[in-house]
Amino acid sequence: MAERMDAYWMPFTANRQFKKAPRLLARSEGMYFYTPEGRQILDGVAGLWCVNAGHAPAKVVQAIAQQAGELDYAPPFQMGHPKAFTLAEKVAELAPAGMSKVFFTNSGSEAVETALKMAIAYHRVRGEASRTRLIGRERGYHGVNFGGISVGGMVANRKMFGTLLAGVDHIRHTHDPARNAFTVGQPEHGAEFADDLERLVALHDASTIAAVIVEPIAGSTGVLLPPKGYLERLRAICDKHGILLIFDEVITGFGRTGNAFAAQTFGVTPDMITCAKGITNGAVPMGAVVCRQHIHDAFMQGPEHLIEFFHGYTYSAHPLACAAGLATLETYADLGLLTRAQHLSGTFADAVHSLKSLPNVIDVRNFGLVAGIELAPMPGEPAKRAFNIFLECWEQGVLVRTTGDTVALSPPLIIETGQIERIIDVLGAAIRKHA
Ligand code: PXG
Repeated sequence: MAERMDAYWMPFTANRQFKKAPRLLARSEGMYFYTPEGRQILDGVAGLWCVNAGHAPAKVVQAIAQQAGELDYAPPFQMGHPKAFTLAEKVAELAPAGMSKVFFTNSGSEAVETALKMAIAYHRVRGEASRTRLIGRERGYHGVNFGGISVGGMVANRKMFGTLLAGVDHIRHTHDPARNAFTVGQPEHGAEFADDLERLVALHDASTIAAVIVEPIAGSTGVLLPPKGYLERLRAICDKHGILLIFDEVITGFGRTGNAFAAQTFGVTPDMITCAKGITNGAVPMGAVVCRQHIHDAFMQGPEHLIEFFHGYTYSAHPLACAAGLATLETYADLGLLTRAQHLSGTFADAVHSLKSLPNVIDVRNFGLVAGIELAPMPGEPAKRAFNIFLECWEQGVLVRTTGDTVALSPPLIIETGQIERIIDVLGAAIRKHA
């Protein structure tokens, strides 16, 4: 196999290590992947936080197949196809009230770039062209393009790539294990971390700041939760200073927290939501920016025959993605998946917190159907303990995800109690084995 693997330069992968001992997936169905040898792997992470309805739901499979034969591609500029409009309407219906306009992209990274450009351009078309500064947050993840890594706060994703976008600053992260370790659900302490935005306003002046972007729950960085009152306070400070608030819901969107969007779960409405992944159940690449009506309307001022927003992608609102998206949203509705995490979160919380007393477990964090189990790093070898545990789980037929020394769980929302137990049994044994 080794030589045939040569050409593919794999993303976010230790290529040389992987190719010496490959982990291949050949088939998927429901809660499971299958390897080429037919070994069954219980999916504890919804692929990569995206397969919220489980793998290959019938409606989605059929919709993609049918669409491919009916309309394979339609140019998205100055043209349209019916499913693009329908899907936009359905996504807007799921979004918080007033968030009524949907701009399609092909990934979460592109949704982030789109939202950042939209924010800067929005202020400009309103006559506040000095608002160009973008504020992110330490430990944030907003994809891998230049805007996203600039507002992002994961050092490994930034340090190799030069000076990044100018005019970006960061508020501090919300992780505070000294006060919040082993909290079940939202942490009690840390609403005041939002006040860090006031510090940046004092430094740069509000008149230079276009937008703040945060993940309501930070996923890739190890499942960091918003302390109680934090998002509310961030919203209030943005309002006070005329700064747009962007929620990056690429992970939290489409049911992960027990509602369509985390904005609804936490009762805080941003000005824009970026989403991807679960919008098509991961089956066809797609992302979107959902924004408030007035942001869109601010662009609709010039002569009607002129393009209002010089932005878009060849594959924006791709027919296959739109077909998959519509079938996905139907599947979520059929199975009640967008709120299922509310019912399962207690069971899931009990299960993940049962790992608390195992060796090297220094924190357990959870909300809805997402959890992070943080381990003490091996001396001098950060991330190795978690990776060993990941490999052990893989050997035992369970897929988990690691970032640094945190093991992340984000199973498909169709998961049953017995499958939660199996994930926890296998993960617990792996943690013990690598103590
Ligand atoms: N924003 C957030 C909050 C994300 O989680 C992106 C943007 C980028 O989406 P695309 O579709 O461009 O990948 C993401 C992606 C992990 C992991 O290990 C998570 C993501 C990507 C890769 C790895 O948790 N999320």
